[in-house]
Amino acid sequence: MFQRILSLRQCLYSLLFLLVSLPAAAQSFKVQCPPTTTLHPGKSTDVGSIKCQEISGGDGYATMGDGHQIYLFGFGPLSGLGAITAGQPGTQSAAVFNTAYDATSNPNGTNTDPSSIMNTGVLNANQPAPLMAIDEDDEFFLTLSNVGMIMRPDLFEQHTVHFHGYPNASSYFDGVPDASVAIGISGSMSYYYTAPDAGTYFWHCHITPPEHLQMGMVGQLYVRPRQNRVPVGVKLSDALIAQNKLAPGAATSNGIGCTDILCTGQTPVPAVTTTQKKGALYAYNDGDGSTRYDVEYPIQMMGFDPNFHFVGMTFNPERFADMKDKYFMLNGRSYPDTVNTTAISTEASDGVSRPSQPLPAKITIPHGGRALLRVSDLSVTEFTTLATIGIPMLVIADNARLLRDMAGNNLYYNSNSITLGGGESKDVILDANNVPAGTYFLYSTNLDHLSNDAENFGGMMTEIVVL
Ligand SMILES: [Cu+2]
Repeated sequence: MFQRILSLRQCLYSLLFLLVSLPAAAQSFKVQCPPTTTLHPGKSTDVGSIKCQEISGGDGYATMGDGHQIYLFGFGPLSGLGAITAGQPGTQSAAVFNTAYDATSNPNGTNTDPSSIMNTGVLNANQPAPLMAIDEDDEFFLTLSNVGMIMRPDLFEQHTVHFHGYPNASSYFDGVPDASVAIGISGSMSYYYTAPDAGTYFWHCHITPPEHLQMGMVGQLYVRPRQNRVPVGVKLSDALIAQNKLAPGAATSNGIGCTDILCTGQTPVPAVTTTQKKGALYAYNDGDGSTRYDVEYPIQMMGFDPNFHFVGMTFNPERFADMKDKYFMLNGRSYPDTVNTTAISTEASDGVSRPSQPLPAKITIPHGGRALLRVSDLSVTEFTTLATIGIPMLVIADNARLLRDMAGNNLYYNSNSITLGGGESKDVILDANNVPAGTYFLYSTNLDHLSNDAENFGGMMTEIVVL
């Protein structure tokens, strides 16, 4: 009996040794972005395309509305840096992604070798994390490289990417560490996603969520609908009928050439030219044009507790129950920084200043135009109400689902406020038709959220400018 216990213990020791030594030996940065795949063999008839992006997991600093610098665990861009710094999604086509990053001559290329990944990624955490945007029918290769947290060398933190609420995500790429894989320091992994359903999603690290989300590992993600590829003036259903060479009304159960009310899972028409697309962008495959917009703004609601970030930087124990946000932000900024239309940079502990909050939150709507707000909430502590006065909010979708009943009726509603908790998203259209030119406000009616820690005026507020 004793012998058996001993051998079992020896087995456990060997297993432990394997578990510790194998991942360490396997660590290395590897970036994956194939130019062609089985789904996209590179023919002119390909539907959708291959998109790629690379991000770092690490640490850094951000500047709050009162000038306070705050320590972050965060993600930063390792590809598409030019687009990210300009407040655009960092997602690139495979052709652009597979070129080497150069700060001046090729800012949207990619860092692939270990030295350039470390030189770019260390202390480069962004708040929000790099913005991602893909189109339905795309394949998306997203590489996460863990560059380590230079201010916390005592920690060996892994990171993951979790696409929150994303349909048909493979559990292998879901980022929940108990059921999936996590990426250790000096390692990379390429996550793979298809883009089955248009909508406003978001993403975050899933390691110790109260800590890593509060510390800043939260970002935005959206999928554009295949309806954007239908020529102006043609109904999506008609375009699908033409594509499928079906007589109108002759095809399927609902008589419009689609098997379901949103025409999902159908072969879309080939991409049209930029001229044709102009003025016809949609949030969803609505079939009736009701989600059309002229300008779009991703808006991330979020809060920071400066005490939590301070103890997180200074090797102190963090008590999750004590978390109390004192900074309330839209796209990582508090008012008045929300109306600053350029990237905010922060000097890190190495004396180098890097763009820390690249995404502006000021909303500008052309005369008579429609703005799509892709609102997501990644707060770990608070519910927050966002309100407008003078320009109504048309809520068209909750949690990446169009508000529509099974009979095809739109269930959109007008409101002057929306309330979200962490883990929720809403799509809102601000229609400036019949709205006088001027400056309006998008602001929290939780009045304690209109301050920047000890500074009494600021917080979760931004301007809506109608031209
Ligand atoms: Cu993490």
